[in-house]
Amino acid sequence: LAKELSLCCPSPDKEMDTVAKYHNHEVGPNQCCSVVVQRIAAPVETVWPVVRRFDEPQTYKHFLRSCRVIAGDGNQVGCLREVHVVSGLPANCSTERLEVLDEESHAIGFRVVAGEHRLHNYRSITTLHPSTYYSADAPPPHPGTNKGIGTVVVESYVVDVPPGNTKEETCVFVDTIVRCNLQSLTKIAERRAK
Ligand code: A9S
Repeated sequence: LAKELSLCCPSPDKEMDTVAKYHNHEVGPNQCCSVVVQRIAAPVETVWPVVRRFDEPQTYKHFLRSCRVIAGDGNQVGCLREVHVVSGLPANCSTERLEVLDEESHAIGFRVVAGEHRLHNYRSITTLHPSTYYSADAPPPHPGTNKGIGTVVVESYVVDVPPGNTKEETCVFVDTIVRCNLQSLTKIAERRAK
């Protein structure tokens, strides 16, 4: 990640500061943590308006059927949302608190405070980093135009390991969900950037 950010970002030191600030989690003995990185061929200005909407996560999180803000105005730290989950998952609903919304560094984080599911104390942080190349080893998708400016998304999380599961199983399950979310975010943002 450090190598990618230093190769691709116009101001790598600033981006590394953001990563250090937001992605250094305290992890308890019965918890696991992981990080997923996704490259998007769309500028941060296109990706951030989708990601920052704490009140509308279902725009790109397709495991969520609906979302209702139950306390606060929807996009201020401390507000709560209640999300309902599509059928087929070992979950029904989740109550989540907005913990971080940093419009300057493009960071958003939330924490699960209640719900009917197995991911107790789940918390995650997503940060967006501008990138001149949308992948470390590929040229810009549209050389010579600012459409070649892309985004590196970093999403990390910590969660309690559910009874009966291992850390590895928990990370495989959650990584899969996070990767799906970031892939649909990629589709949406790249469509909007065209
Ligand atoms: O919403 C996210 O950003 C990330 C995750 C991992 C969400 C997980 C989830 O909402 C389900 C998709 C319903 C899966 C919760 C809180 C519990 C699950 O079991």
